[in-house]
Amino acid sequence: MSLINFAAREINCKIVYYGAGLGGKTTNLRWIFDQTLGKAGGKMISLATETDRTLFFYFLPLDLGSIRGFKTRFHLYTVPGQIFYDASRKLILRGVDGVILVADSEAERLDANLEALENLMDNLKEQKHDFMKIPYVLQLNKRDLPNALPVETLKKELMRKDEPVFEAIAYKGVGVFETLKTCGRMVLSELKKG
Ligand SMILES: Nc1nc2c(ncn2[C@@H]2O[C@H](COP(=O)(O)OP(=O)(O)OP(=O)(O)O)[C@@H](O)[C@H]2O)c(=O)[nH]1
Ligand SMILES: [Mg+2]
Repeated sequence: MSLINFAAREINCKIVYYGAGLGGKTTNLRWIFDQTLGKAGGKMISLATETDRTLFFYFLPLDLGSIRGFKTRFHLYTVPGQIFYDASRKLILRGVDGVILVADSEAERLDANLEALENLMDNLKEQKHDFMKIPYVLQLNKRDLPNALPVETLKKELMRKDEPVFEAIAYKGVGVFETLKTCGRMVLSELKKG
């Protein structure tokens, strides 16, 4: 549901980072921000608790090239992963164009990842989005940890369609831009179809 601003020749798309609490969603966004707008003195809009858990969302407009003379601007959001913030998650999913699921590779977080994925599918359906059709990328984060499950195990548990999968170490920036760019490209190719 991208918004086209003809006067400004601009297409605005919305990508949402979804996933269980403490999986690394905000860390992804912070890395992207630091490498881009942060350098230009930009501000990241956020609402967090004093422990830095996401309370509402982060918002980050990012220019990623143009199509047919229109600048494309991606607005990046993250949801609060903690279970009891479901109302916020639903709100943030409104008008979403692409979703990145940030999975925590740690063995003890597998159930939480599965729960987040189920929650995403439920909430998308409620917003009349088709999970099978929406641009979607799976990120396997925290690959640096000793208790990380093998990639093949995580793929078997968490893949739901032919989604691209990226390994990441978000706090070092590993896999962060690859994940975003792939999702961005998928959103643009949907736009070109429409
Ligand atoms: N070892 C390791 N730690 C990471 C990695 N990515 C993020 N973290 C750490 O994991 C913790 C949680 O990261 P956040 O980005 O705040 O997680 P979140 O998904 O935004 O969590 P909520 O906002 O509560 O939903 C932080 O202490 C991060 O530094 C990673 O790749 N490896
Ligand atoms: Mg967060």
